[in-house]
Amino acid sequence: MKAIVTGASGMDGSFMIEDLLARGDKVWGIVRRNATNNLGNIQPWVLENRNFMLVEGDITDDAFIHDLFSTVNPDEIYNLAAQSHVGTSFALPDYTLRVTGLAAINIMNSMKNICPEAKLLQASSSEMFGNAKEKEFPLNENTPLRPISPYAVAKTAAHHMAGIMRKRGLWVSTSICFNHESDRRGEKFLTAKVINAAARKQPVRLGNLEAIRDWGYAIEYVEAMRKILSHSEPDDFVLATGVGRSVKEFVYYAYDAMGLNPEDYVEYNVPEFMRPVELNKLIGNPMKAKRLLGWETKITFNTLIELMLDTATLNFYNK
Ligand code: NDP
Ligand code: GDR
Repeated sequence: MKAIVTGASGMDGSFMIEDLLARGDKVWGIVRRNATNNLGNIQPWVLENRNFMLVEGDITDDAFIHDLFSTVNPDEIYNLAAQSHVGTSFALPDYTLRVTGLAAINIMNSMKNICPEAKLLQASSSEMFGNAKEKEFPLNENTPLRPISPYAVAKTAAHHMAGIMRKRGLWVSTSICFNHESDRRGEKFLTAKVINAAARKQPVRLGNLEAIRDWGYAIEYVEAMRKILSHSEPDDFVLATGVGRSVKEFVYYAYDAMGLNPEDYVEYNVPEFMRPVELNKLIGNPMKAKRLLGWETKITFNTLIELMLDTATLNFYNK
């Protein structure tokens, strides 16, 4: 099998490449050209693997995507690249719509024109649901989409286009992922920011502590994405734990686990980390993925925090 993974330097992309290589695939990993090193998540053994091709390119560049698809003629495409930070999307709406929305749509069109037999996984997001009504929880594949950030608008556009392409006979599936984390999480996201501070016994400045999210472990979500492309037909799948916890619970558990009193370390409602529009609660219903893919999460909220703390502490003291 020949697979293309966009977002290869990101959290999910780097895990995905490892899984596909372990399966015996030839893998083309797409990374943006960068003046400094942005390959930290790609392990040395991956870079040395003769079945791995590291390709510099930007998903907003149609000529690049056209050449890539023509040259590789992939069996599978995992579109994991995005401007993926919700807060940043309010400051960069045009850019976010181009990278996270329009580029994904153009990738689907290029697949239709160049490699229509390929299968494509589009990374959709629970952010698309916006502030759902109380009776709609836990959110599933049929819950209405009411995006409330530029990031969510972009993901919703790509998600709808995936459905349109499927109706036109293409094999396009989506993973509607709820938050998932790991030691490869970008440092601007809540979990990595809190874990890095707690592991160093340092204070942290945060925005809203009241929001509720459904947090899982990234490696399990990447496994589910592969299962989605191996399923008998293209479809949409919610990937979630089904358990919601508040930002405050995450932060307090992390500092408590380090033997620190969170009250002494956490400043909150800091204006620069507040969202212009806040998404209050996201809890997913993963039953369809369990029924059709045999997938469910095993890593709990507490274990996730402990795993992240262990690695962050090791990295800090080994420096
Ligand atoms: P990351 O932010 O870790 O990775 C995003 C990747 O996209 C990075 O490798 C980044 O490159 C790359 N990228 C950004 N812009 C471009 C561009 N113009 N051309 C090529 N590459 C680009 O995201 P995650 O791994 O966490 O998420 C993977 C996908 O899943 C994303 O689409 C995200 O929106 C979605 N998602 C993630 C969830 C989560 O909780 N993690 C939940 C729901 C959806 P660089 O390293 O150079 O910045
Ligand atoms: P999210 O993740 O917006 O859910 O998007 P993030 O970790 O950024 O925020 C989670 C929650 O924490 C609150 N928060 C803060 N967030 C950040 N980043 N920094 C802070 O200082 C802070 N203080 C409080 C946020 O308001 C929010 O409620 C992630 C991304 O991976 C998206 O790409 C993905 O689509 C969604 O998850 C599902």
